[in-house]
Amino acid sequence: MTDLPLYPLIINGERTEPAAGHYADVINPATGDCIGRAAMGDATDVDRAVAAARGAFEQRQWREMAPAERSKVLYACAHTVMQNAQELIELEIGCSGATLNRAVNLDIPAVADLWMNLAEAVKTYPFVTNQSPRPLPEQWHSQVWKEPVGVCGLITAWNFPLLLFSWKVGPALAAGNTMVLKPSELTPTSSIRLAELLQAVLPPGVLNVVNGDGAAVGDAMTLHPDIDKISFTGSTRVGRIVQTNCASTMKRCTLELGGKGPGVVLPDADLDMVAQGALWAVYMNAGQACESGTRLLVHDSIYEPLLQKLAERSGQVVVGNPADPATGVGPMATETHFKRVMGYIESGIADGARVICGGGPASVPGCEGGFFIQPTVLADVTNEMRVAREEIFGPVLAVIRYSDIDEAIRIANDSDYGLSAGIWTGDLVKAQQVARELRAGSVWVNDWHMMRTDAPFGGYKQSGYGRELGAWSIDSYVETKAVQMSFERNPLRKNGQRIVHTRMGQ
Ligand code: TXE
Repeated sequence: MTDLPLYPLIINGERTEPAAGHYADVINPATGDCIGRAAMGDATDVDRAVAAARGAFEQRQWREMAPAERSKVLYACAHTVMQNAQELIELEIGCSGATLNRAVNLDIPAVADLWMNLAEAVKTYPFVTNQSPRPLPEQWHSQVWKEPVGVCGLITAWNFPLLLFSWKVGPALAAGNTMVLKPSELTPTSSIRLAELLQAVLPPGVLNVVNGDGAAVGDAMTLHPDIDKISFTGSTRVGRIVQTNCASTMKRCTLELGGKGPGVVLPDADLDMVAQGALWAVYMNAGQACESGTRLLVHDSIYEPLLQKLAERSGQVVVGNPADPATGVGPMATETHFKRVMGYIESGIADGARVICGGGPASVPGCEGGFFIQPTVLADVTNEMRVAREEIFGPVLAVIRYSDIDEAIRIANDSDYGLSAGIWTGDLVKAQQVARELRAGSVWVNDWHMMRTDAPFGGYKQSGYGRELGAWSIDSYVETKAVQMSFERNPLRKNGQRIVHTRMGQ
């Protein structure tokens, strides 16, 4: 136990012990083994981290750095990720159960790409915009400035620790803010290590990390009077608490919450393409992704043939040790979550869904202590069942039957969520028309999870608000100031003032 690596807090550029001295085990979900111990902060630690961030903000070095200089630092962040990719990959797999395939081919390239995109975007971001002069005799000129919000509180979830870190820290930095990050207490190791590595390229106090649970650290952050903005990724349930807490000091708040992505399969779709794509949509990261395609809406005319193809292909997906390059589906992130997902499968069966493949726990040789679930397809689901309404966050696809396109659109939009949606068809005109009807922040045609780091991502409805990724994400971390300058010194000629000084100059 004593040889396990320790992951402390990062405050003012330093590895810092938590005030109360508490550390918690970090568990590898593939084996159930403890892989390290992470500091568990509390409100006192949040105060210290916020003070460091406020100090760095007031010190001005970061916020007043010219965008071209800040761009170089963001490039250096990207290089730091790439130079330390191997270590970060191992940490990501160890704490979150990410597959090697995902960490190597998705997380690290996307994280580095995002930082580089931001490094470019910051050079041309409209930090100052001149408004067009009005016709003479205009006495004043107008500019719009974009300024950093101040101290940002960033709260991330456990499903993609490094990606979510970068989605928030990257644009907050690009805009010139200082910040306190709270990673998920379930998967803190890769985030704490990346923050530690980035201290080499950032001024002290700009990026601070306080790991801890929602009740101790999350509430302290969202209620903190000296945090100006919260960006949160997590459940809709906690998102409501975050939004309520932010209202107490009128903090700016953006929320990336859950989803229940509907994929609409039109009768003309290529069924082999759909079978493979719809399973990729739901099984990526073992279903633990907010924008997963979890409801598949299938036309009567192709319903049974498509189910057959889904069952065949689902049975070929390799469930295994995430560190094995052949693994397609890894474990659930925690034992609690494993039980939750199993509970959903049971509720679907009790409500009348038909299991066409999977449906139970999976055993993986060498990972007997892990939390694995068989890739599962439930057919004959109706949109009223819990498995169609609630976010399962596991490898479980709910297949729903429809008879005409209006019905499919109605079912697709009949959800509290609105994060992602998809259309499977060979008819791109039809796809455009259906895309217009779908109430979701991302719509994909004939694929899923297509996310460019320079395209916006975020939700409609109870999936949250605000957009992450690309230059759009910088917008969430700035205040907008109108600066209007009078070019008339003679008080008698200041036109507007005549409203009060009516006798001026007659
Ligand atoms: O999320 P929580 P959980 C969904 C998914 C999953 C479910 C529960 O359906 O099964 O949520 O996951 C912090 N103030 N998503 O329980 O609790 C917490 O410490 C401030 C979708 O893990 O929302 C962690 O850092 N913060 C989602 C973060 O919130 C608080 C990704 C997320 O945890 C807090 C994850 C509080 N009072 C789960 N309480 C997505 N959008 O992708 C907790 N937290």
